[in-house]
Amino acid sequence: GKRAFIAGIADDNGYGWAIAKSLAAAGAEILVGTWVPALNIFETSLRRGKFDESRVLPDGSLMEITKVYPLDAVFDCPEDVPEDEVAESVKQDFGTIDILVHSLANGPEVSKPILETSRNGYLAAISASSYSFVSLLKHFIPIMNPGGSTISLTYIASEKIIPGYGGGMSSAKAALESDTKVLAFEAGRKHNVRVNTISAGPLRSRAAKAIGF
Ligand code: ZID
Repeated sequence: GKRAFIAGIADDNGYGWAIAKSLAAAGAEILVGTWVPALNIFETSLRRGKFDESRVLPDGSLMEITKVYPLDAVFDCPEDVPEDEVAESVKQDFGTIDILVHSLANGPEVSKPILETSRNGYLAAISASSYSFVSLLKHFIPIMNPGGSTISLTYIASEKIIPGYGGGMSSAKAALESDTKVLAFEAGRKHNVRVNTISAGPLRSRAAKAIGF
């Protein structure tokens, strides 16, 4: 079977959870990377059965999450856990993976029009939403099996004007899409690993509610 690492699950409402379920239903082993501030509540909820209804797979069995890792895609505090440490832990625990999913984004000033966005807000959006994928791929690629596949989630606000998707998040998705092409070229040639991004439709995740979408 394939082994998948999904970065960006902190509850059962987002894309990461839904992707994990599809991969589990297809027979993959599921490893999860959860943002440090959300880690405790996610693991506790999981253990106490709060997600059991959402864990039901088409065949009636429950999705198993083999291990949850702390992950911080920005890591500006010493207690945060950067991508290299996570990849190293996964390597020690399991050796290799086949599938890498990036389902995370953060734009602290997302509700501000870009014209009112601060430099810090803009750079934070790019850091958490775009460079986080570059960094994740860079650190996981050495432990990815040839023929492996990586995916991220984007949004059409990268190409078209969508008022309300501010704070540099439209810029961050444009960067993510451009990087997807360049990284597909590099990772494909060097490691035989595919790189794709899916432009997602609306889903009432925690992140989407925070923007009022
Ligand atoms: P989510 O809250 O389930 O996932 C985001 C995750 O990122 C959370 O688990 C956070 O804890 C985690 N996170 C944030 N910062 C960090 C960090 N520094 N380090 C580690 N983890 C961190 O929300 P989601 O499922 O909406 O988001 C997953 C991906 O889907 C993101 O890349 C989104 O940009 C993308 N996406 C979502 C939607 C949507 O509707 N939910 C859309 C497009 C793309 C979209 O916004 N019409 C209107 C809006 C949209 C589509 C159509």
